[in-house]
Amino acid sequence: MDNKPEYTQTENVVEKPRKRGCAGHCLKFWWAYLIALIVIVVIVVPVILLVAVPKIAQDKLDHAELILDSIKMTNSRAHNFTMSINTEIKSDGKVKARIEPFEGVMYLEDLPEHRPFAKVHFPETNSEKSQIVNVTQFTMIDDMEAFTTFNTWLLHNETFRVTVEGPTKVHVKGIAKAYGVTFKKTIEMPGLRMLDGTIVSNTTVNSFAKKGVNNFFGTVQIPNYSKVAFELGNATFHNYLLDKEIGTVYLDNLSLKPGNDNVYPMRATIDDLGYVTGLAVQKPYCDKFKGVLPFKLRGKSVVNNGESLSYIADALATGNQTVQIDIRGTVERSMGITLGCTDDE
Ligand SMILES: *[C@@H]1O[C@H](CO)[C@@H](O)[C@H](O)[C@H]1NC(C)=O
Ligand SMILES: *[C@@H]1O[C@H](CO)[C@@H](O)[C@H](O)[C@H]1NC(C)=O
Ligand SMILES: *[C@@H]1O[C@H](CO)[C@@H](O)[C@H](O)[C@H]1NC(C)=O
Ligand SMILES: *[C@@H]1O[C@H](CO)[C@@H](O)[C@H](O)[C@H]1NC(C)=O
Ligand SMILES: *[C@@H]1O[C@H](CO)[C@@H](O)[C@H](O)[C@H]1NC(C)=O
Ligand SMILES: *[C@@H]1O[C@H](CO)[C@@H](O)[C@H](O)[C@H]1NC(C)=O
Ligand SMILES: *[C@@H]1O[C@H](CO)[C@@H](O)[C@H](O)[C@H]1NC(C)=O
Ligand SMILES: CC(=O)N[C@H]1CO[C@H](CO)[C@@H](O)[C@@H]1O
Repeated sequence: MDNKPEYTQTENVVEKPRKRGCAGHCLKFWWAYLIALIVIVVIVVPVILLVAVPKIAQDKLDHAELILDSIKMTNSRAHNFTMSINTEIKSDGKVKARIEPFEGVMYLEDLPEHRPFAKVHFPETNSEKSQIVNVTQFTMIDDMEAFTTFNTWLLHNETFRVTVEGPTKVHVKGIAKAYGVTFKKTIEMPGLRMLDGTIVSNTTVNSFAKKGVNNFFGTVQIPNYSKVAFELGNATFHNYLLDKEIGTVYLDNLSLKPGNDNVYPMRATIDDLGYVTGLAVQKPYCDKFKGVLPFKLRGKSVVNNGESLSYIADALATGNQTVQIDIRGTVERSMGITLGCTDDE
């Protein structure tokens, strides 16, 4: 079966000289043509089929481009989630071929270990110039440490590189044999930049709340510079003012999507409101900064439907995000008191 296409090619070669009307010459040197034919069949054709075609197939695949449109992580559980990954594969479309479905691993290109953090099941594709490949799959977290590292890079970096790699087979049109090739693409992904630009507004304070009860409220807007959307669930954050931990911030039912449309109600329990207002009336905060204080947030826990998502919580715990909060405005709105500057140092 494998030999069939080889015949089609060799017949063309023999027919050409006959057309030129070389009757005598051809008859006399029939043996030379026979040798040439045998050489072609025995050496040239296999070389083309076994060496040249697979090389071309791999080369075409290497030159194709994988473009990441979006990644969506839903149904986040402690050890698994649903991943939707929307991509486009672009190639020159010159060789007609079909690429078998395959399983590719994903890893951080710039970490030498290249430890896979997820597997993607690519469907069958072809060599069209442009092809949309959208995959939605159940994903098991096989390597928690590698996946947490991926989330940490996603959170911290402005951009970072991810490689998708897997073995597959190419079927070139007209050739029965399937060729083993490697699909390997590195994409540059935008990261979340440590959620830089997070804004807390519309803040109110309840100075009469009992100890341990939420006493600070507001609206938080979290920018997402990346192409990754994720379902986090209930997230809590350590809250610092200067270097002192002052309480916990709660964001419920959090789900971050790319863009600016991530607006959530925020609630917090601040253990020592006196320290906060005390700082707001001191220089330079009372004069230069008009009562606006630099708070810091660092991930504490992420719980979705009762399951702890350590791979997100641990990533969020690796860095602080500074948010400026207008404490003078907060106190004015909530209590009708205007905080000024205390005279004593
Ligand atoms: C995915 O995680 C959930 C919750 O932890 C669990 O109940 C379920 O069995 C997991 N699915 C698989 C296929 O492991
Ligand atoms: C693939 O996802 C893109 C969004 O990234 C969407 O516009 C497109 O309609 C989807 N195509 C298919 C075939 O699902
Ligand atoms: C991405 O962020 C991590 C964690 O902060 C850092 O170690 C790594 O060097 C960064 N990588 C790139 C490519 O910026
Ligand atoms: C301001 O906060 C209150 C509750 O504290 C909330 O009801 C209201 O929707 C918020 N407004 C905006 C614009 O976020
Ligand atoms: C976050 O800020 C707090 C308070 O300044 C500090 O103690 C802590 O080391 C910081 N953590 C990280 C990961 O930067
Ligand atoms: C969070 O989602 C749950 C279930 O969807 C809902 O019952 C709850 O009211 C939501 N809480 C907030 C604060 O949105
Ligand atoms: C978040 O916590 C609230 C209150 O404890 C709960 O009703 C809700 O279901 C939780 N949401 C998720 C997504 O786990
Ligand atoms: C894809 C997308 O919408 N990205 C946005 C993420 O958030 C930043 C800042 O909010 C925007 O500038 C990006 O356009």
